[in-house]
Amino acid sequence: MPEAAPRPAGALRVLLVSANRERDPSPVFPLGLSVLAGPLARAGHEASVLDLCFAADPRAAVRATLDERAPDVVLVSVRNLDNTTWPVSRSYVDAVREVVEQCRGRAVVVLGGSGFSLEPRELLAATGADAGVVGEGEQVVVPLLRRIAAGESPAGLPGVIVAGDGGPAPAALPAGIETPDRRLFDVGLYLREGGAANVQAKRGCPFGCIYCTYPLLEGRRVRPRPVADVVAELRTLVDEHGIDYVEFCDDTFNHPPAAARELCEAMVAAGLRLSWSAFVTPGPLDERLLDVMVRAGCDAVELGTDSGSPALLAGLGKPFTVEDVRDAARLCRERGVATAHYLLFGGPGENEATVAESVALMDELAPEAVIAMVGIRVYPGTRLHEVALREGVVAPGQSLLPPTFYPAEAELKGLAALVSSAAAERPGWVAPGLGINSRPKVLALLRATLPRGPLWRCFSRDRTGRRGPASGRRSRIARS
Ligand code: B12
Ligand code: SF4
Repeated sequence: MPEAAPRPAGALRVLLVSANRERDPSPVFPLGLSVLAGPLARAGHEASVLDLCFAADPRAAVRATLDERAPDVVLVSVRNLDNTTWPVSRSYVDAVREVVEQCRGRAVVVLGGSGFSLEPRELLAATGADAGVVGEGEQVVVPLLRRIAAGESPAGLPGVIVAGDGGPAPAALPAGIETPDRRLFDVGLYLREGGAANVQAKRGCPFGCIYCTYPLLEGRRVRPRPVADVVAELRTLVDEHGIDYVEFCDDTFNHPPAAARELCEAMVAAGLRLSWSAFVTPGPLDERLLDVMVRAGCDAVELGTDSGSPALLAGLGKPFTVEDVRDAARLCRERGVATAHYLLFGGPGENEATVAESVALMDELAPEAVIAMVGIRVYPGTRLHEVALREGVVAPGQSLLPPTFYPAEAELKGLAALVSSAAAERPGWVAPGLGINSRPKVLALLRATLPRGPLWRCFSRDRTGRRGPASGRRSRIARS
């Protein structure tokens, strides 16, 4: 084997491990690690990547990589804790523990990622890693490695938690957001298997939905990236990686509308040959913004509708009304933008009548897809956790690392029966927990039918109510 080039003093051999092996609803490119790659390269560290998503034998892959690369530090990204899907929960904690166990004693092991950040203390204890970073990683990763290279503890750095220590140091929200550096990663593989590349144009959500972790992970202040950076990243994806479809992974792409409009206008001006989808909040969806989104290549949006019941929406703390949902659906339909509504059954006060209200709203709007989840995953730091404690659904001191849902099991079963019968007889409904239109074989077939973009577009029906694959693949290309 050729000798490695000499490294500058303090530079380390760093292995970036993406522990995520989930491929449902589709494999997701490890964006978080790619964001760390730039700062590591600039600091002179020798970074390499082990992505376990497609590894046939993850243990063998970790062993071989450790032997070959002999890293000083292993940075393990824990994107997901579990699949958040009642009643078919899958926890990924054991898989992370196995990776850490293999690396321990051979390198310093540091965890990070959204999954880690939600339950850092528990995950550090459960896996035996040396340290972890809560929250965003780009600002802290280089100082962290500097400490490790100097043989010092990283304790006290923003967001850092060290094994055996108390809690994590308070995380600092960085002023800037780093552009992903995807050169060490197999972008094409995710395009082929997942149908899209992922891009984040901003971080933060100012809203306060009672169950949601996004403001905890990204902060409540919206921090858009400079438009020029995002457009340059899109151009690199198109020109260097052959990407023709992007999923924006901003919490709410359309808020604030002015920032989203500025980005879309820049995309139109850049003449990117690209189609894309995004998460959108219905409340309210700005008509002028939607127009420029379409001109910039948007052909599908996912609406976090949650419920068709005004009482449920209010109880969940949603920042919009049922009327806003109707307006958003109409605006999208008029422009030929495919829509999927995410429904969450089981919020405080959910009953047969409120379930019926949601079903009736979807019947009225007839979107391409409805993605129905029964039961809401409870996370620490959310208002739903307080409700669950108050109602005895969760006991004081109970760990939330094992998948934990609201409401109580008996109520969940009742709701599941109602939602199953509604979903089973309606084209376009997907209920992952209830096995409706969500089996892996079905998803694989759909991916073959629709090589790009969100799979749910395959469930679309034409306006006569018939069901069939979405027409006009990659129908909308940004004009140059
Ligand atoms: C977009 C998104 C999706 C999209 C992805 C589309 C796409 N093509 O990428 C879709 C809808 C498909 C999706 C699906 C799922 N998702 Co999702 N998703 C998100 C979302 C909104 C953004 C993720 C993202 O890309 N962020 C941008 C990157 C840059 O940030 P990052 O990965 O967090 O990385 C930063 C830090 O975490 C840190 N970092 C990351 N790794 C490391 C490692 C080290 C060592 C260090 C130091 C730092 C570090 O530094 C990075 C830069 O600051 C998050 C919520 C959120 N706001 O974070 C949920 C989230 C990640 N998803 C979640 C889940 C559960 C899922 C699903 C399992 C749900 C399901 N059953 O379908 C699937 C799994 C899909 C898969 N194959 O893995 C959970 C994960 C936590 C948990 N509860 O287990 C989250 C946090 C939402 C939640 N419920 O709380 N998701
Ligand atoms: S559900 Fe959506 S709008 Fe509500 S807090 Fe979460 S990201 Fe924001």
